[in-house]
Amino acid sequence: MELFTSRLMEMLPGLRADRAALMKEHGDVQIATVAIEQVLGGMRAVPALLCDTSSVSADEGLRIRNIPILELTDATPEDIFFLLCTGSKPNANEHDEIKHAFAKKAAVPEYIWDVLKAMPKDSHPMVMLSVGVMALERESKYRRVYEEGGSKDALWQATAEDSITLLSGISTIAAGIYRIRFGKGDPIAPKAGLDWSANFAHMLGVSDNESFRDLIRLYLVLHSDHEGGNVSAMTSHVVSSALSDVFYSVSAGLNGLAGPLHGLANQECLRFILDLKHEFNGVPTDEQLREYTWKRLSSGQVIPGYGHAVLRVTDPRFTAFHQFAEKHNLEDDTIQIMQKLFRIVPEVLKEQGKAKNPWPNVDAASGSLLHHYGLQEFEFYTVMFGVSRAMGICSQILFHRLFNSPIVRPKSMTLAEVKKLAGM
Ligand code: CMX
Repeated sequence: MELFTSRLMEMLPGLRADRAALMKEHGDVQIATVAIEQVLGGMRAVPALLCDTSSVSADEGLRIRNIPILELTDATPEDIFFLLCTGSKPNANEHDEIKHAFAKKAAVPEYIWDVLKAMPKDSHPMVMLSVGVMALERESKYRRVYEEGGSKDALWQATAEDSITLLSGISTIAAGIYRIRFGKGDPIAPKAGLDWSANFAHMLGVSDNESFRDLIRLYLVLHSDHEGGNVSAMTSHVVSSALSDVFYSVSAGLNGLAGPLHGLANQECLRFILDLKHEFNGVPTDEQLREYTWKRLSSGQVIPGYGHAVLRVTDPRFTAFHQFAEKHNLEDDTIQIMQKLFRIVPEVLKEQGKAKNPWPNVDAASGSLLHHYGLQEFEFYTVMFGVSRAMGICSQILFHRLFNSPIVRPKSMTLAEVKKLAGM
């Protein structure tokens, strides 16, 4: 942790100086105005959040620390976490250190399994993940440092340490949930010598295939962060701004990720693909797919995996998964349906003319790839997303601790006040 912490320490004076200067000398510079449609419309496009770890543009999609995600598809997730937090890719020594730091914390205390095994057998895996992360809060160094009246420096350092405890633990917890919830047997212990994603693949116990390991690595990289305004990141940020530790904050964000318009969409995507396969007894023709999609739209349902609140192009993370399927020559009905949908759905959505973005997002492809390797319990897919997204959330929280951000407290208005402003 020494190299990682010293990188953060180097960043600290610059960040604090920037904050002080911006607040003192430029605090009254106007960035934007807020329209009623934004107040009523989910605060869409209101630029009121600071996020340095990643950015998402409408025409390009995700950049992590200003590097396009498609240039990072060979990285390890630990290196991505290092990059998210420090703004630089790790050198060889830093790579070894962060990998070792994750590996050291891979085993979770026995009480985690007691808690998860005591839950009803039909609990949703996302509930189990949120509960598992909350239970791990007992290990928080941050809370202990805070209770002992620790300095601000001690607090951000404890946040860094807690983040690695949480991230390493969350993959073990997630893999254990997969096994407990779906009757696969006892949780598999982490294996010495494996890195984070290889260990996650190992603990799932789904496949020994080398390309499955690579898919898990890619999955963790691609879902790691998506700037600060999405439901899970923003929720976690708000909770952590009350000086709650990362376990409270990430668990809160996971509860938002569990929503069907956010992280649960990947489960819905595979359900949609499997329904199609069932309905047409295999891969439908283009015409059947077009008709089926129209029927769904006419009944008021969305097409899962298509559209985005920010993106207006094909999500590069979808492209990365699509390329993975091609590179590894993955062929089965679900993958073929996923590929066909990519050809048909944008046409249909454009013709319908409602969705601002007719192109696929990351969720359109991920499920069919996991399904191909035998990870077919789609209620688990959002858990996989959560394991990865915890990286972005922790790095964003760490940024705000370094930056000395205050508690979040926007102003709300009554409906009567809004109507009065509208002249109603
Ligand atoms: N299928 C059908 N209709 C869609 C659609 C889709 N995939 N995407 C958008 N629309 C509709 C919206 O429901 C909305 O209709 P109403 O005016 O009747 O309410 C209209 O098009 C305009 O919506 P929008 O401005 O284009 O999209 P939003 O920013 O409101 O919503 C999202 C974005 C992702 C919730 C939406 O596209 C959707 O529901 N997609 C399907 C679910 C999904 O794939 N979610 C994963 C998101 C990925 C992530 O969170 O990272």
